[in-house]
Amino acid sequence: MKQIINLIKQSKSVAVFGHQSPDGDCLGSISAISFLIQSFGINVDAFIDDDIPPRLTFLEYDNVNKKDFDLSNYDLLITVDVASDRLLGKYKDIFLNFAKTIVIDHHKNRNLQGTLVTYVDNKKASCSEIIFELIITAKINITKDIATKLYMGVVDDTACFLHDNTTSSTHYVGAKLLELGADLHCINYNIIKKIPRKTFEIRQLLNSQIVFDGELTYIVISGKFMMKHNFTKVDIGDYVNMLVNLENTKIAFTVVEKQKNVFSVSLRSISGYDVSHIASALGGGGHSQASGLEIREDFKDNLDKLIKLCKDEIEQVSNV
Ligand SMILES: [Mn+2]
Repeated sequence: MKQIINLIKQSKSVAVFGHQSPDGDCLGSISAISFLIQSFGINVDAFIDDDIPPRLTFLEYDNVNKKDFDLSNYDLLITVDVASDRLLGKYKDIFLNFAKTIVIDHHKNRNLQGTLVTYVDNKKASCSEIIFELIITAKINITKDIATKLYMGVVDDTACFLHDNTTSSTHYVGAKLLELGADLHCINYNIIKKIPRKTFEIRQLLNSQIVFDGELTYIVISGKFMMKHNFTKVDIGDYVNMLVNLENTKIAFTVVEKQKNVFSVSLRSISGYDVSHIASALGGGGHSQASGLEIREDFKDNLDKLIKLCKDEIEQVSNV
């Protein structure tokens, strides 16, 4: 941590990067580390090669943009919450070829390395917890705004302290952030409780398409179906989290055709069942209870493989 702080202090201008499909943890981590860098009087810009999803726009993220990157403006690049170089999108090659880079993350299955420091703590439920520690180590006072954004990171990555990745450290950081004035109501309402009307209507449509295959529950949503009912991948939101909580389900996934013949898969499992290696086996990644992957070719074969891997995992764990 001290090494990271020193490297930041020695730099003149820093670029911070988050992952595509940014979540609360990504945006919380970016906002907080940007605040830390700024508090040293150092220029900082943040880049994500994607739009900020509507569900997270209840807060503002001033320095986050998706402009083309001008290398000459920066002497240090940092990623937060990015497990895979692929998730840097158009910034991937720039980052991989830059001389001075730092990687800060909490994912288990990952491939991205920094040239100066790779700080990975996969016992942390969120990257926001790591950035919290970093700011405390630097002895900088956290503002209410930053406390709220870090709290969002913790809440989004743990489903409000519900997932098995939650530890005493997660609660400790949550408690400290509340002491610092984090807006609990705002975060819990916007991240956890609120159901957009459209999401609710789409759930009603999707419920009749669910496949119950023993203790595996899944749904395949075609681009055609989405077009017909006028919704996109974003509107489906956390449908997969509802599927995995259906009684007798051990593993659940959603397959969504996000472009023609490009399918995005979200995997979830209940405690004791690990889906991260299933995602890895098919070119994706993530956490043991929440992972994702993409299918770009041989859809039928890959879907069959996915179903088989899920069933194997269920059988293996059940037999122990
Ligand atoms: Mn995260």
